[in-house]
Amino acid sequence: MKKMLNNISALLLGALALTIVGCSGGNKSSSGALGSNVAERVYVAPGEHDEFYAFVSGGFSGQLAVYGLPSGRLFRVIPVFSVDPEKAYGFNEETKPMLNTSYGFIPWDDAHHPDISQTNGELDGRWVFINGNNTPRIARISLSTFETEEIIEIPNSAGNHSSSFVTENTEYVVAGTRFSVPVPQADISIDEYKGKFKGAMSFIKIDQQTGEMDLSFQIMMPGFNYDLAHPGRGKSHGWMFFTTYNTEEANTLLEVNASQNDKDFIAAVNWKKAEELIAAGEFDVMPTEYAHNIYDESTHTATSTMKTEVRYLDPSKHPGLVYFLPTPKSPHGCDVDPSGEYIVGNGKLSADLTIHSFTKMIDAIENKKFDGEAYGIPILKYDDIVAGVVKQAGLGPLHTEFDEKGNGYTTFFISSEVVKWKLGTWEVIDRQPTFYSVGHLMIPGGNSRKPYGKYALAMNKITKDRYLPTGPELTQSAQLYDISGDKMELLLDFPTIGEPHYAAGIPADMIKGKQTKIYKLEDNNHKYVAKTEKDTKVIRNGNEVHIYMTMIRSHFAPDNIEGIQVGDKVYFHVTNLEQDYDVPHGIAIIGANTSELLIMPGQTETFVWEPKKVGVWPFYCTDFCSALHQEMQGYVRVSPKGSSTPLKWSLDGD
Ligand code: RUQ
Ligand code: CUA
Repeated sequence: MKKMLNNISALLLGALALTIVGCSGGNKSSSGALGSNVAERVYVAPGEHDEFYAFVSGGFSGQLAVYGLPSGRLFRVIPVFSVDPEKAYGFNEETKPMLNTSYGFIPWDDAHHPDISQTNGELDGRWVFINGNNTPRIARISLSTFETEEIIEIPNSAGNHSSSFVTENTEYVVAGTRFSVPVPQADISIDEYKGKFKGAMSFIKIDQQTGEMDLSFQIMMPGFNYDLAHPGRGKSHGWMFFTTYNTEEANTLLEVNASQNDKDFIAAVNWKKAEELIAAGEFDVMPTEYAHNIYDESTHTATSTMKTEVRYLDPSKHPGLVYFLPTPKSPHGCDVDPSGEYIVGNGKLSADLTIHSFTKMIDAIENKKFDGEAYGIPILKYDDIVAGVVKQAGLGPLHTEFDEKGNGYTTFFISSEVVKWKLGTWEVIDRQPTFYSVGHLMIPGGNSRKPYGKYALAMNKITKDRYLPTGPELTQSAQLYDISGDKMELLLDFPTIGEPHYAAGIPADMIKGKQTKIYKLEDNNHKYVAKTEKDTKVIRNGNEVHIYMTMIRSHFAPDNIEGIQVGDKVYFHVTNLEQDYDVPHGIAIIGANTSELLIMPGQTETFVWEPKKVGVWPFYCTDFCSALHQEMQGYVRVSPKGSSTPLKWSLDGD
């Protein structure tokens, strides 16, 4: 085992050397690549719009960033799994329930793989889904409000990494566990891992009208690690493919002990069959606990419901539900080409790419070309399912995307490059360095039947000398390549938020025309809305005080409040009365233990203030909204606890 450890260390050290060589040579080759007209090709003139939206995951920031391509300009950071003081997400009373889980309020997660909804295998621009790894969750974000509308927790899962991927008509969003764990959780010895731990694959049904998510069923897989997934499409529609590693079922020193098997598997799951089994009642039910959180656009308020059971299928009991496709060397990415015929497994410790054929897979299943089984799941014969191998393509392949011309583009982490190769002939056509250590790659629509293969976006883990240094922590980065010709051309570097993992891109025309501009006041059903200044008031209920407040250019109503006492819990329910596009107002008060509120036209939001000191305390608008923005302010008088100062409120004496 020592020896094995040494070998692996040698491989990784070699890889490091390669990366560093890449660094020193990098600047030269990149400036060489940047010909005279490159700047023009990413230049979007002032006032002009970009051609694509790119939704780039924030990784350990827990957020989703929205960029324009080709400019690389950052438009918005959508808070998803992490609190965001800029937008009060997770701070105001309305959105706190979004971050509720069976473990209580969780203010952070690790967001990896956005995927845009599809119809007939093509991007449709309704929603984007993204996974939270750490406390397993899936979120749905509206592409007309750019707000997180829903988060569902995934029970029995741990390290929710082979997620969140949509099927061809967004029938399901699929979430696979990374870690296997005892299911249901139990106090058992970690040494009992092998055979006892399970990996849950979750199929979340999507309501086609509302987008609402419902955890339909889980498939309880053997105790491997499940890394990534992609849906079948076209001929392979109805199947979902997951990479596995650690088929050794090691529970310690995985870098060695999970690198023993020459091949791990891609698990091919026939979800249409699973649907039939569920419809026929052939499932078991397990008690569990998970939160389902929905933001309601009419009340501007989220609610959290705790669910208590889940249906599941045991694949060993249902022949035909799952097959294993042997795939070399701890595969990471699992990608399906636009035709649905080819399933690419990227073995992290391999120099080759293995591509399976869906047609051959079906033939092997029908003719029982099996090579044994694992936990009752048939293993297909490797030689009978392989379509081809891209030989010696690079070192450390991670992810593959596709264009519409029959090419695959694979990232190589160790050799820091993107390699373009041809589907069917498996020949390498081009390779371009990345700076440095690329993880994912994104081509708009590159995970669909209809890619828009004009640009590819590489997302890098390491930037070293590429930007101005900023202390020990450097920015991570994306790089834009023009892939419209035979050779890829590097056009642009731009910094990203957090650690970019996957991204999803879409032509801007598909969503920019359907943006919500304001929330209509008449449709505002918030429990504490004040639709006019006449409706504003202050109500005391024991030590709870509710302020129904409004804001409009350039004042609050009321703006003078007296009769608040130390020890009160003061709820500011604030409605923005504006009905014009792009006129938010903010509000903040000294000593509040929350963030500001930033309230869109027609919306109501609430923060809680627990005054601790006697005095007269100002509040103000935090968003520069008009020439008289600095006049948009007010005072709250706080008296000692038990004082007889009467409760009163006013605007200009009324
Ligand atoms: S994983 S590289 Cu979630 Cu590949 Cu990021
Ligand atoms: Cu309202 Cu500044």
